[in-house]
Amino acid sequence: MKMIMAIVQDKDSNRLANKLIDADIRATKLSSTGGFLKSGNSTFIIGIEDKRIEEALKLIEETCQSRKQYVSSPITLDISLDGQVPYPVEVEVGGATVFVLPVEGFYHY
Ligand code: 2BA
Repeated sequence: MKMIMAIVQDKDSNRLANKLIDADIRATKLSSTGGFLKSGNSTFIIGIEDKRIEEALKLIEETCQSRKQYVSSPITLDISLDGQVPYPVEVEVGGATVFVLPVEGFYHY
């Protein structure tokens, strides 16, 4: 058994949750916050048998799109200007950031 942790954009999270249900893949969805953009995203915890990992990863890949987002980054324009002004910087946020972890034990009481 493995644990898949998939960090996805909020825009894709409901679709992914529904697809996991349709595929009979059990998951827990957590509200999370990206450390860089400091905006909401969703983290899925999926405990899954080894033989179904590829299926789950394919489903995540197909459902989650990468998108461009803008983050206001303070930059100094000119040495003569005292202070900083926010400047929008484009970042490509991935469709999904996925970790596959070993599971030492699984108990369901
Ligand atoms: P955030 O940390 O909010 O990052 C959003 C996007 O900002 C990233 O997309 C990346 O394109 C960019 N970014 C992040 N850190 C950066 C930096 N130091 N300099 C420049 N650009 C930076 P993704 O790489 O697709 O990541 C999407 C979300 O997945 C992240 O949201 C974070 O919540 C999570 N994540 C990504 N890598 C991770 C890791 N190694 N460990 C834990 N969580 C991770």
